[in-house]
Amino acid sequence: MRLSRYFLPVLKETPSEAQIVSHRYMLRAGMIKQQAAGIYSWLPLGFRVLARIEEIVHQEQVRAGHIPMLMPTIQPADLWQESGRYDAYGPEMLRIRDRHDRDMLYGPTNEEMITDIFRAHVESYKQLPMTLYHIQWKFRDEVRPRFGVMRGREFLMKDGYNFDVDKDAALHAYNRHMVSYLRTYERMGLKAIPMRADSGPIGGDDTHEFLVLASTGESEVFYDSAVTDLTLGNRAVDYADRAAVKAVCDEFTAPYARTDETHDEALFNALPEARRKVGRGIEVGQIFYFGTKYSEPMGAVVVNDQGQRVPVHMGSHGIGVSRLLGAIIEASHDDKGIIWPEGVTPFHCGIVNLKQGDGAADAACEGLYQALTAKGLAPLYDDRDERAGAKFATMDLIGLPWRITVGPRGLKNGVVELTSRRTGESEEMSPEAAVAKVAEIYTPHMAAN
Ligand code: 5CA
Repeated sequence: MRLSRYFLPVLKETPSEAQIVSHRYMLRAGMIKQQAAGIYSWLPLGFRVLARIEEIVHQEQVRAGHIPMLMPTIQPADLWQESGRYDAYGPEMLRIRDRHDRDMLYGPTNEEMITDIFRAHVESYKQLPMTLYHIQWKFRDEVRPRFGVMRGREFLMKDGYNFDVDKDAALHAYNRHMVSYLRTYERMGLKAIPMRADSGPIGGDDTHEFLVLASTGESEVFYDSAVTDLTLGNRAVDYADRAAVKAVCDEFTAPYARTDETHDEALFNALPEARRKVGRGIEVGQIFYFGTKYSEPMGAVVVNDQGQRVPVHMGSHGIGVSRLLGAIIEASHDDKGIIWPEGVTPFHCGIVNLKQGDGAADAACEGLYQALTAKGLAPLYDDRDERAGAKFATMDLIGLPWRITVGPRGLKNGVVELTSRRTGESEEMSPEAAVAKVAEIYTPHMAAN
């Protein structure tokens, strides 16, 4: 992409309505525009990051054996009357009436609809296990939408639903989700800690939230510092192997880690004092096992291997896709702007031309642009007729992890400069070497697909 032809409406002023850094930077970097309280347009730069996050979520769900689909945003109220949640959900649900006076709603979640789909088409335990998921917009009429995409009213969620013949199989689905979520967040450069939580309106007793530690987080969290040392890394986990999947979950849930809803003072105080940590966290996902809460009232039954008709055991599993942008920025920024982790960056590399219109500089930038693109990378070339300082400030604000700076002076010696946004360190090298190095940096991220 050439910046002169892109739509990147960066703001010079810090918007006064934004209280936390991620919200400020998303507005300043021209990623989002508020259209109403808690409702945003995704401008091109924000949309690119959102798409990258969605892609990682899809890849890790499919890897775990889960099946993508798409349900509508608008749902009929009668499904919710069947489950008994239509009244229970309260004012957070946006209720709509159509021209035929039918009660509709903008879905805050999809347990009822997916159960309806399942009961219409699945009859035998032989079709199980089955996990269906989608990435779709949700609406929750939050009392206090705030912090930009962090607590929106309209927000993008990945929600998945498992259907299993018994509790053991459903708990395996729960564990599979936990492992797939750990992988998902790590690929986004995040450390998200599974914490025992409260199930709220979704229901059930088994539930974990995934929290990214951040001082601006909305949840108070209590944890053993040992949990922050755990990483999944590149280990291969066979999702069909119940014991192997459970072993990973046991490892990650062994250290004490709870939100204030389930915090247990006595257990916490039993930890050595130096390991007791109290902090704040951003909830980027939650998984639930709720057994037959929806399948029983809604008649989602299968015939089991004994020939008996039994309600299926279910769970639901959510990732806050749009909230993740805010969480990633909270976890990765400095006073100049965002620092995108390589896994989610909107463009892989910036190209800054220090002297637009200089024949040699223009040609070198074009060459870099073509070579990076040929490697499957997406460069953002700042080809505007602007001062160098302004170009650097824009690149720092939008947070591309790598920048190649090209100027007539360096080119006389055959070199350009490759700079890391994270460390600020620069290295001079030939344009070919810079392309090779950037391509090498992204190899593991491309291979993770
Ligand atoms: N049906 C279940 C699982 S699919 C469910 O709705 N779970 S949830 O309520 O925990 O939401 C899943 C994730 O969506 C949360 O962990 C959070 O990351 C995100 N989320 C929830 N509410 C909002 C909101 N108002 N704005 C942005 N993200 C949100």
